[in-house]
Formats: sequence, structure tokens, C-alpha cells
Amino acid sequence: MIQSTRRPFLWGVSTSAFQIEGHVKNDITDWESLGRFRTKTEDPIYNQGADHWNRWEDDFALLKELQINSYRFSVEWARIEPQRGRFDQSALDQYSRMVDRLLELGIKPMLTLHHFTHPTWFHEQTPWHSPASVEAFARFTEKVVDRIGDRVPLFVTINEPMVWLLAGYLDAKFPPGHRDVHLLADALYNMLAAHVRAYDIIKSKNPHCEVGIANNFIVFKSAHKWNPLDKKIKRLIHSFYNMCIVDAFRDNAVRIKFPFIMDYHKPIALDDKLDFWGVNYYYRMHVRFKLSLKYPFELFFRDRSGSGFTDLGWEIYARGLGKVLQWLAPTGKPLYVTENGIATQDDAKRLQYMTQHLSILEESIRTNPQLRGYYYWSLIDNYEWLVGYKARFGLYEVDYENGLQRTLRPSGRFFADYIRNLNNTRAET
Ligand code: IFM
Repeated sequence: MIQSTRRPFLWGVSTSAFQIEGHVKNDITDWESLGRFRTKTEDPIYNQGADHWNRWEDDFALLKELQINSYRFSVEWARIEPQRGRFDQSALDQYSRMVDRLLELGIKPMLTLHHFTHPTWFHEQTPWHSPASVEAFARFTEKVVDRIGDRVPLFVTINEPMVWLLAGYLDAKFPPGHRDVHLLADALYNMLAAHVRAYDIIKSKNPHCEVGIANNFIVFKSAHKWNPLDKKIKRLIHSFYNMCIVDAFRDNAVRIKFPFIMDYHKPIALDDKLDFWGVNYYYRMHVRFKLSLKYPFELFFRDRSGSGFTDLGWEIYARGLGKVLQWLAPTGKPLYVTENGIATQDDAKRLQYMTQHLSILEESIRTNPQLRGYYYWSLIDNYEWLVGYKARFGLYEVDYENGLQRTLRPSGRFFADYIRNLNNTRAET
């Protein structure tokens, strides 16, 4: 069992605005209307998402049931600034009520400013590959921070920049739908510059809060130990996908190096403006070298640890969580596991997933005093981007066909009991 630490460990759940709120028009819904996604936000049933925008008070009661002491959620930029430069005060007022309610419930808000979605005007007028994006993000941040920044102790400026950049600038799966590594590098640069602007804005309003970035981390493993090409390519992918942003803060420079594809190096004054790393960890991937005109490698899932796959085909590999936390230890920064979870219709599998990952987490807490929190993804079932609503990540099931009713899953009860036991143990010692 975890012994008491000086500052209370944060136990939470994570969500993002677009994935649960419903009733909004943004770059993703625009793509849906153009038929560029196969999922269904346009459908009258699905357009309401889980209707969290209207049911947030009831959903916050669910947080309380889970015994958690922190909640990570995001604000929807498209709702706050539906037209460029025109801010919707009523949306900001609602987010402000949400923050107040969390504080009343004794739950620390961790607020994400950017979680994949944009207002409909954004990619046309101030796309991330243009420096104008930095100003646009700064103005939006200012409005949010003016309204609620004084009461939010933890901010994530940008969620999973690398995931979003690969989907939007390399695979063309997300808007703006580019396939261009050079634009990707510029967009990454501007996102980091935007983080710095946001950091300064937030700190000027609330000097004591913590501001970080949540990165997605994947454990890559070379397919054949004996093959030096597999190993080499694995190292390149690891340093790009997992470490590029982390190293940028160490070096004050963005560096992307991939032989024959690109060698990008540009100084940037990040100046250690980051109070913590958010760790989003889900799975391991296997890598092999492959002669191909597109990319010189292949990535695939394989069940090497015997824990099986999620409904999305991801390998369940709990030890990976410990590895990622070790990679980040040398940064000296506080760490929060800002996302970790499983898409499955089989709740027994979720329970097993949680048990395995929490046991690795306990080990990491013992060995790594920088680790300060763990947020399960997700509170309720939600919209999972490219696969829509069929991926079930929630500790509460959402019945989309039946009035969006929420029902606590056994895994949710397990998580609540787990936290309750820890609290009781702490109270006794
Ligand atoms: O649902 C996503 C979330 O938006 C970002 N991190 C990964 C989750 C599961 O794919």
C-alpha cells in the first residue's frame, strides 16, 4: 500500500470537452459534414454527445461517488470563440460555474486549454503552421484565464501535441488534413511557442498554479532483437514521438531528425516554462524496418505480455507505464499520469487493466517522488475520434440509445474502493 506523502497524491479521472459535451460546431463537426470522418457527430442522437454540457452538475456528483480529489477536463475553444475575436461570455460563465462547483466538492480542477479541437475559422485564418496561431491561442487563453484562471490550480496548455500533429499534418486524418512533414515541424514549433505565451498569461494571473503539457507516450519495441535496422528505426521513432518535445525543453530548440526525410533544427526560448509533464499512457507498439517509399518502417500490435488487446486492438502492457515514468525522471519535473485507460465492452478486462496499471503505479510512487497524480481515462463513455462512440472507456457506461443514462461499472466501483482504502490507510497512519 502507498504510504502517506507530504502533498496529497491526486487521484482523478480525465475527460475532454468535445468528447462528452455535445451541441457544438467546430473543425471536427465540419469534417463530419464533409463526410471526412466515418463517425457520427452529425447524427441527431450523436450530436448531443453524452450531453455533458447540460448534465454537468449530475456528472460532477458522479465524480464525488468515485472518491477522487481531482478532475481533468477541457474547455471547448469553438464554444468560447465561435467567430474569430468574438467571445461568448455565457460559455465562459458556464465553465466558471463548473470550476466553482468542483472546488465546492473538494475536487481540484486540472484544466486543459487545447484538446484536439478548434473553432471552424481556425485552420483557414490562423493555422498552426503559421505564427498567427500563437497570437490566436494567446488571446483565447487570456479570455479563459481572465474568467477562471484565479481558481484553477493545474493547467494543461496542450493535450498530446504529437498525436494531433501526426493526425492533422501527416496522416490527414484530422483537420486541417495535410500530409507534409515540413508544415508539421512548423506547426509543432508554433504550438510550443503558444504554450510559452499561455504559460506567461496564466502565471501572471495565478502565480502559484502549475502549468504543464500532456504528452502521449508509446513504448516502442523492435520486432527482432537481432536486427540492427529494427533497433535503429525504433530509436529514431522513440526520439521523435516520445522525446522531441521533452528534449526541446532541455535544449531550447526543436529538433526533428529522420535520415532521408528531414533534419529540422530551430532554437526556441522555452526557458523551462513548464511546471510538470502530463503522461498519457495507453500501449506498446512493435517496430520493424521495411523497405518502402512511404516510411521505412512498419508499426504493429502484438500480444507479447499475454495480457491481451483492447477493443481498439492496442496491446495491454502495464509495465510500459513504469518505463515512461522512468524516461521522464531525469527531467526533474513533477509528473502526473494525466490519462490511462482501456476501451473495452468487457468490464472484467477493464478491472484487470486497472489492477495491473495501478500496481505498476504503486511501484513508481515508491521509487519516484516526482509522481504526483493519476487520472483514469475516462469518467464516462465518450466520443473516440476516428472510431466514434463504440469505444467504451468509461468508468460509467453511457446508454446512448436510452436517454444517455449513466451506470457505474464494477471497474468504477473498484477504483472508488481503491481510493477509499488508501484514504483510510492514510488516516490510520
Ligand atoms: O480519447 C483519447 C483522448 O482524447 C486523448 N488521449 C487518448 C484517448 C484515447 O484514445
